[in-house]
Amino acid sequence: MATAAELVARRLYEAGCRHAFGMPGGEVLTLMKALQDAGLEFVMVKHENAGGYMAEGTFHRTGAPGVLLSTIGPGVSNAVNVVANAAQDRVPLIFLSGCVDAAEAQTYNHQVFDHVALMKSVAKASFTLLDGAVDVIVDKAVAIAMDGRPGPVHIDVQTPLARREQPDAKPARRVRPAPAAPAPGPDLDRARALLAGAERPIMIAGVEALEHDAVDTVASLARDFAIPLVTTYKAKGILPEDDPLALGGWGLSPLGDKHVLPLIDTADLILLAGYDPIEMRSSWVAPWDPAKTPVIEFAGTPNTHYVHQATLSFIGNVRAGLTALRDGVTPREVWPNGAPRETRNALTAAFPTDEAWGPAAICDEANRLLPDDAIVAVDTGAHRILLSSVWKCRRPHTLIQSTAFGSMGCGLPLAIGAKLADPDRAVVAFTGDGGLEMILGELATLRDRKLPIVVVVFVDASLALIELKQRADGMENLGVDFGRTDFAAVARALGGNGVDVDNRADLAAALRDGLAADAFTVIAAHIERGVYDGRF
Ligand SMILES: Cc1ncc(C[n+]2csc(CCOP(=O)(O)OP(=O)(O)O)c2C)c(N)n1
Ligand SMILES: [Mg+2]
Repeated sequence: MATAAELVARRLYEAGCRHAFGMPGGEVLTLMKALQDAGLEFVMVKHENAGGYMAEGTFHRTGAPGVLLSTIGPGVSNAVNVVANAAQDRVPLIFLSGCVDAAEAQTYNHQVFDHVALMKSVAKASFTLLDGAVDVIVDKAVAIAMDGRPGPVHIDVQTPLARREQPDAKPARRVRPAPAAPAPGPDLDRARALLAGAERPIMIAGVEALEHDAVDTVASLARDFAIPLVTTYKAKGILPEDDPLALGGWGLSPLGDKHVLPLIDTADLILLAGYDPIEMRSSWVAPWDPAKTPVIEFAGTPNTHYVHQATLSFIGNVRAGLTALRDGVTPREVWPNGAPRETRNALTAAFPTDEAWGPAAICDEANRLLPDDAIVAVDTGAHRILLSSVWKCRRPHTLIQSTAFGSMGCGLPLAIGAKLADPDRAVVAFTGDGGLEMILGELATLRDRKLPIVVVVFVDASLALIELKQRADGMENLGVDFGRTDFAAVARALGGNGVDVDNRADLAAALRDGLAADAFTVIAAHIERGVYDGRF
């Protein structure tokens, strides 16, 4: 016999979950203890929203769903941002919340609102845990979170039910769908003929290439057929980005698009490898005309977004699809005009990193110093777009960020989750000063968990990305300038190391010291206001 809380915890452990993040409350004490006892270490955070990003950070290292726990009412509403983020950024997240007994809620209203109704508007699914169906609801939640497009699933747990004994649980019902390959037939024949005949093929890879374990398949298809590869931000590093065929990760930078989109326009075959356009800005809406250029799409889910169209769509497993595509096709000479190489050179020239000091110098210095397998998390703002444009990922899964939802306040907690799940790895968080001020309390989480993460904050006393847009629209600065916080002192006050830097040599020394330290380090990298003009 086990209580409902114990059953929930056991099922999540069986699904590979090892941490649960949250801010406790009276309604979830039983659940919290059960999670801890089952082997999901409870990590107290300062805000549920940050806890959800930490849970996401664990997913990026383990592949198991992240777990967030909140109490009733304000705990649930605090998590709305990160649940919406998980939906847009395709993150499997199990969000457990506590609530009062349904009958009691008829005559009791303190902190009570309809959690499920709120969560249904942002999550993939929202369940109320039911007496007698605890095990199956958790199994379903995990399956819904992981299968198809990964995303968040919410389970509301009534406090009295958490304590109630449940009938013996059935073994976990967890049958993952087998990878579906395209059926042989005229469409596949046509796709192979298009690949065999293409003189100017190009490939665009996205998050589903990672989800479908297609990294090696995409990389070898690119290499064997000399196909240049463009990725989204999430798919950066599928080909090591110093490979001549790697054209970088794009989607948010108008300057990058200016170089990459014309190359796509001259292609005579476009291959989409798990490309999910939710990461892309509006210049990627209808970026090609399938009537003019054949587009072969391999995706896990049918296109209902209508952001682009394809000539042939193979819906199923991306790895199996790409493997079937190349079967029996002999590589040929491609791109005789050398255009991809020229595009690559033009991109390098458009995003210089040789400045003496500034945001690109910060990225350049860190990118050269960090080991290839270091995990880098980056927050949202001007610094992120610049970093994503110049950062060379040598491995996939090494740069994590909110690329679809684009939320501020995610960088530091993503790094915390990754470090907890993979403690031996070097983990660095990059953040703007506005973003760090939003979640400053989580520095105390670094202290309490003794996590030697390095946080590099771009200190420009500005919401630079918004200031830039405001100015570009001919508007006066309004609500975008603020004071220069002494982040190094804040770090020390919260039990970490703090260093101010304003040149490359000091930054490199601070990074080396930070990576070797026992406690966390905040490196306050001071840059001028307005330095991003014309940079992306
Ligand atoms: C939660 C949230 N609020 C507001 C925004 C809009 N926004 C995008 S970038 C940005 C400025 C970020 O400033 P900072 O963290 O200092 O980074 P910088 O742009 O200066 O590099 C804002 C306000 C957002 N993306 N997310
Ligand atoms: Mg800033």
